[in-house]
Amino acid sequence: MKMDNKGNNGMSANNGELGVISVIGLGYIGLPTAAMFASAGHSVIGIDVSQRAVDAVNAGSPHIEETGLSELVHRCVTSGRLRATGVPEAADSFIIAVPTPVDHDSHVPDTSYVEAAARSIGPVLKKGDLIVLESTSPVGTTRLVAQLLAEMRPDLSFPLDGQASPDVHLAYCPERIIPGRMLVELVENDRIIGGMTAACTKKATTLYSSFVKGDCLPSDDRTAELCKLTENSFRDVNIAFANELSMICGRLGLDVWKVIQLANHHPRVNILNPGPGVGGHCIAVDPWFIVAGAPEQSRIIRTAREVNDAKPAYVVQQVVEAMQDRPGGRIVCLGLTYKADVDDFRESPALTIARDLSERFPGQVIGVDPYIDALAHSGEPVGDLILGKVDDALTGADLAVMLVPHTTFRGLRPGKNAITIDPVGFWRA
Ligand code: SAJ
Repeated sequence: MKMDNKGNNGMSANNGELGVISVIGLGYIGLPTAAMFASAGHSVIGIDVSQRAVDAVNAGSPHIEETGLSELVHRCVTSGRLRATGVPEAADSFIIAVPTPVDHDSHVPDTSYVEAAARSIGPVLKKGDLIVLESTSPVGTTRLVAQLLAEMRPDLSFPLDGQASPDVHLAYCPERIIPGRMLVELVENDRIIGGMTAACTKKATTLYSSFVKGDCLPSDDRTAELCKLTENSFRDVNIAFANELSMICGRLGLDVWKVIQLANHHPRVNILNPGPGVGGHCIAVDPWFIVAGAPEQSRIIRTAREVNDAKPAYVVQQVVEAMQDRPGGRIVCLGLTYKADVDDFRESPALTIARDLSERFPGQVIGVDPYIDALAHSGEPVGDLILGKVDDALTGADLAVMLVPHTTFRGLRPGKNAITIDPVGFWRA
């Protein structure tokens, strides 16, 4: 997308009538969204509890890596359309984009950040405001926000009992953007607009149509909440199918990539790629929100999660068995991020595998990734892993395991005597 030197994308000449937009949470979703609204001509205030995030945005150099984001934020801040602060201020629209984690063991979703964000804007709300929840959330969370605010602000009406024209409007509008293409997909993807009433949907549609070129699809809050979870669960189930197939092929001594390639010639079959497991903060997490809401009905979704979560241990076992022939040998793990060509280590199966191996083979395991610098800032533990450089990664390797097919790995080939383990099919003929 082309921008002019004021940070405008040329899609909306005058958005003054929409007033000030406040985006709560300047993370992977909130910051690109805030910048996109600012570039469409809105006046945007970004709110974050992290002073580091606030300072980085105000300095025009964002704390997260995403193609084109740095330039866009810099232009928006310089033009005066975007600024960040730690404390919510009055605005006309509020977009909540804070994390909704799940408990690691119980898999119960934690909506406390959404609730805290809602409470933080309670005091500055006024008649006519719109609140949009973007965080991936269990079904019913938008309503929960409305209830919580209705208790805080009895002087204002909320769309809880189907009231046609409440003082404050609420909608659930999930994003569907993929890291690496966020700025393009924010504009081009279709978007579900789930208002708590028809008037809420209309108001939120007006807001998003100021920069979204895709269709704004009207819906209601609960349907929209489940749609977001459904999309990521669909992908998780399909990746689980590919991962299960790879383990079946391992057992039967067949090449999974050949099986998939041939099966995909069927006009109605499209098997995804097996890998070391499923990572990231979305696909590996969101299906649990459905399971928590309807446990007895979510048998496939739960099993798919379990299949994908079991894949890293399968890869570790492959390495352990292969290393029986090379006691004391050097193991090189190629790629540590959650997927190729992103600097994100959240829920990374590659990092789990490398760390697990480093504990089983202390002093023998080298982890290599083009985004290794970001690993230090990520706060993810690395165990006994020795971090190495991409250039000389494979020198002296007894075993190389390709975990993430980063573009920069193209051309890397282990020596003739090295054992290769390749769950992503990088070195397949
Ligand atoms: N993966 C495989 N095999 C595949 C495809 C992916 O093993 O064939 C793995 C990846 O390596 C990674 C994980 O799955 O570990 C997830 O990667 P992804 O590219 O499928 O998805 P995310 O988590 O980066 O982004 C997803 C997207 N959702 C869908 O594709 C349905 C994105 O559109 C959402 O906006 C995002 O989740 C989100 O924020 O929810």
